[in-house]
Amino acid sequence: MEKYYVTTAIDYANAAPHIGHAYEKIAADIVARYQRLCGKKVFFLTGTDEHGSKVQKAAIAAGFDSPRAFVDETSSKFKEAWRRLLISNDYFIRTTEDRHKEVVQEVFRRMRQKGDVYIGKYSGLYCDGCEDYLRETDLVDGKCINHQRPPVHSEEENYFFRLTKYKEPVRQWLLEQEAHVLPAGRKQEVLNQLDDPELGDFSITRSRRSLTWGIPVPDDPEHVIYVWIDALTNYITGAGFLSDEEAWSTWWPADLHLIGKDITKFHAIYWPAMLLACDIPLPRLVFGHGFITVEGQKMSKSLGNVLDPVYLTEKYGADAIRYFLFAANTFDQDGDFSRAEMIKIANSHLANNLGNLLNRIVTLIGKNFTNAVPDIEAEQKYLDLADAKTEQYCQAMNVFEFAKAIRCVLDFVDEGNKYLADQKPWSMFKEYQETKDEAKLREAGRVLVTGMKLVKRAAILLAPVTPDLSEKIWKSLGYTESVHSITFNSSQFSHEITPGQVINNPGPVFPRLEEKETE
Ligand code: ME8
Repeated sequence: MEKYYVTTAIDYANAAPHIGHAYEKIAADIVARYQRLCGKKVFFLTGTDEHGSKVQKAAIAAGFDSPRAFVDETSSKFKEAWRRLLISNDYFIRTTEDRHKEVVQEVFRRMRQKGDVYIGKYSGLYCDGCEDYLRETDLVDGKCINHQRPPVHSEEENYFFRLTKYKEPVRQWLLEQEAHVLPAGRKQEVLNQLDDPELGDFSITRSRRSLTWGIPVPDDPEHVIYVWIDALTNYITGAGFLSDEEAWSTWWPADLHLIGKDITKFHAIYWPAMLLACDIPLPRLVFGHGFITVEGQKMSKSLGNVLDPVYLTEKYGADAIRYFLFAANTFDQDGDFSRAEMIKIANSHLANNLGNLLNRIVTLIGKNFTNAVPDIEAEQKYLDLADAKTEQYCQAMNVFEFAKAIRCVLDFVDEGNKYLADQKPWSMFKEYQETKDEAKLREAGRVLVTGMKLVKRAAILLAPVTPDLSEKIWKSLGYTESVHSITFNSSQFSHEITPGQVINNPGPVFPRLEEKETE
């Protein structure tokens, strides 16, 4: 069985999750569920990044005695948010886990043994939002462009990693025929960064005087390992490096590191260089997605528009949020979350198009065939259309073009709705009742069986995006096992339906969303 290992960035445990964090985790979940549908054995890792000065300061500001108690609380908020958003991660890693500390220290040791670590003086401008030193040329009006505040001058003795030794091998990896960084524009940015002579060796520790909340350097506890080295290493800890030989040999190298565009440099330059120094194979692909704004504006505490995904799931349910984010945005570009748009799109696509098609079919089969699917051939051209669209769906999913993939499903659902509207099976049933002409009954049955097969295929293909809705549709079509156990190779994937299969009518599977006037 082919394997697929997908990871997300691990979120800073300095505050509760927001919709941007959710966007990435849902994307990774869509990938994981789609790869399971392809029949692969999947390991899906997400988690929280819990060390560093940013988290330490947030703990103090929140009035906690110890950062540990603070990160216990914040990481559980992330776990809860992902549970509500139906994220199917196989493991949730926390960088404060003991086995992770051992892995980080081992990575440090290996780099040092290779002669790739040396001690030196560092003097520079540090932005604790980025947890990174910045150059004058990175600043706009003296401020960090990502965090809109000036970095602080910092001078201390640090350990350095000889990145310069690995710039050329990393460039070679980036230039290999098989793309290792996507989208292509982001790969070009990384290649440009590698060309910059100012990108040199970088500091990989902080002195204990400036940072206590982190993993100590082995044999030199006066120094604490830089939070990015600690964070990136989560991907190998999660795969069982040093702790689980069998898991490690199964899962590594990662097939996909899904991350935001702002942290591409760390994943496409620092991380491969670190792995090369440790003689660990490089990941297959790093994908840097776009950023989500809220109602057209960048999220910020000062604007008070930081959107809480838990609140959204309580109000609208996970399916609507998941569907809207990926049907309405292009994954490799920046996108937006707007409530009014979400309500409009979810109602139109899920309640009207898909929900209505299902509802008409189960109601008419219920009434006219006493809930049992009649033994009648479907109209082949619609099944051929669904197959062709399934192929296009897979092509789009394979390159993370989620909106395009979703559109393929809607295309054949739309055709199904048109087909029903043209054929009017309800009139055929009426005619049958009046004339008792069996041919009319069969004609109507044919329309319904065709429609049912389209809905069946739609439920399977949308399951990675709308897991709950797909399951409801699937169950209403009379299946007992879960839609999430279906793979492209399983018999249930084909257009075959057992005649006599008993459908049931659960009422609207996607109740229309309403915006309450008071909110
Ligand atoms: O960067 N839209 O953590 P983080 C889309 N701990 N994605 C967004 C976003 C938005 N508005 N805001 C943030 C870190 N993200 C590190 C990662 S990985 C070894 C360590 C994405 O909490 C961001 O790009 O700041 C990143 O991929 C993830 O959320 C976590 O961001």
